[in-house]
Amino acid sequence: MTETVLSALTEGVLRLTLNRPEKLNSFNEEMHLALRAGLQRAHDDLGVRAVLLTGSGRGFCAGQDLGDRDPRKGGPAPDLGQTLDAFYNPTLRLIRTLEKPVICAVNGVAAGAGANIAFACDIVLAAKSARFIQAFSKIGLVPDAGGTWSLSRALGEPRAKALAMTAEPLTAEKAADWGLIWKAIDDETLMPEAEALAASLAAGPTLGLGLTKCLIQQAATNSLDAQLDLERDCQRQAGRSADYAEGVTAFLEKRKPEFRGQ
Ligand code: T3D
Repeated sequence: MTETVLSALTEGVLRLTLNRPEKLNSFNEEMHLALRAGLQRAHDDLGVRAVLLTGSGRGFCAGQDLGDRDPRKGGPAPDLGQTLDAFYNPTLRLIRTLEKPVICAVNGVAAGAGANIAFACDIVLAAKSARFIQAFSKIGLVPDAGGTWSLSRALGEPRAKALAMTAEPLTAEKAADWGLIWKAIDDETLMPEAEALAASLAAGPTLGLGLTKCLIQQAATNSLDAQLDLERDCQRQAGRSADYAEGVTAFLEKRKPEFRGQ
């Protein structure tokens, strides 16, 4: 049977590839569980120092597999709150709480929850041909997978509401111009660039990078006072790491640091 998420660990980079290309990598239960297992491994395995999430084929992810929601099959309406609790929300939480960088290489269309999972990642690169679509309003749903949270924070209410209500496709270049993603990249250089970025972060000071991620995420809700205290606490922790000692030593010795993620 074909694996719905391909998983490969190379020199600290755990590459997770959504792999239902004939359905534009839309989510069925199996793919949900496989992605979650990959992200859980990233949490648990010290050998994983960065994650690279992408999709196979011409799409990144088209959100929920609507074939699994076919009302023509009859029966009561599905409890979509329950499916968010059971599937999408744990995945979002695993991405946001992972104290390691998560890079997303959006190789093609990202729609519905597929777009919002990309926006939850730490650094998002997208092929110039990719589009982001808040497809939910086309089928009578609301944005989920953290979409209302990410869009309104990154773009403010006017753009967030317009994207969500119109489901107008947003090009990768505009998403980058608007600050919703890091970069739009020529299609043929997307994967080499994403791999190089992931490799460089995986060779970085993992503890410091993880703490940086937590700090920036907390800043959205903290007061300046609380954030200053948190920076102090995190800096104390980073300052005790072997990677900090190595970074300073390497600087003084005018050589490249060899971080071990400790
Ligand atoms: O249900 C819950 O648990 C609640 C959570 C919901 C989360 C959500 O994500 S809701 C939103 C679901 N997603 C969508 O509404 C997007 C549906 N897809 C599209 O609008 C379009 O496919 C795209 C704009 C993404 C891409 O368009 P295009 O023209 O490039 O491709 P296409 O021809 O529409 O799709 C190619 C194939 O993928 C096609 O299959 P076929 O005809 O070749 O056999 C299409 O049916 C299939 N596909 C695309 N998206 C989905 C899908 N099959 C099942 N579910 C999909 N979401």
